[in-house]
Amino acid sequence: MEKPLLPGAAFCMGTARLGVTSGIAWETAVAGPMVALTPAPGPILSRADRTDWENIMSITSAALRSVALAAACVAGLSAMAFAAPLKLTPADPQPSGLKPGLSVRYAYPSDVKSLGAARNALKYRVEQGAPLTGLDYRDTELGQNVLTAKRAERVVADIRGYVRFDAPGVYTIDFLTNDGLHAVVGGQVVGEFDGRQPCEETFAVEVEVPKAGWYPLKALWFQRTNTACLHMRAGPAGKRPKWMPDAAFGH
Ligand SMILES: [Ca+2]
Repeated sequence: MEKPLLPGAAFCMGTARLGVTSGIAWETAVAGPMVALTPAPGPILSRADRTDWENIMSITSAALRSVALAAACVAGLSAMAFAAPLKLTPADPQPSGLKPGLSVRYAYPSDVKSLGAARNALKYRVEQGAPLTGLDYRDTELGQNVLTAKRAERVVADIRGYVRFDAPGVYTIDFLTNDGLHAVVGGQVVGEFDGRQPCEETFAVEVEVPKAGWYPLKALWFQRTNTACLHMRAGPAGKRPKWMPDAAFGH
């Protein structure tokens, strides 16, 4: 069993890495594990380098092996992208008279390298900032202030408000973030990266939107040094997520 699993594991790891580092390959990251989860001989079994022993395996054994492979994939990677859609809880009651954009409070610590440090910074001196227009802040130039903050580096943002989905259904959500992010929509974590990185994607998450309307949004974000960005994307499951328009946010 061990040897045939190895190419599969490599396959899984390859697709995961593509998903993280390349926006173009995003669909590959989602499609790959779905193939592996199908309980039938998958693409791994049809590889030219399979052994004689594999060739005489029954369909049942092959199916079992696919399940084992799927388990290995899920165990070795972020399970978020492959699990059943996370069900979002709409705001109840639905807010009315919202102002455009999102509210934000900033902390300006002497250093911030992780979400834990960012959370901690918010316990001390915090300043209300001008509202964000949405979640579509492209990578800054060096030295340019980030979001609506008064500084370019070592900034923590506590972002609050609502995001609107115009139709029920299953959506895929991801973010591009530089640096760290912990984003919660409708009570579910829909984007997380705990560390520093250039402007890159979070693992995509599938969510179930039970009805059209406003969903509470809460995001902890931080920027340590150099450039910074923050974008949210969403789209119907199976399609490439699109930039979330500013009009989808309120506070
Ligand atoms: Ca940065």
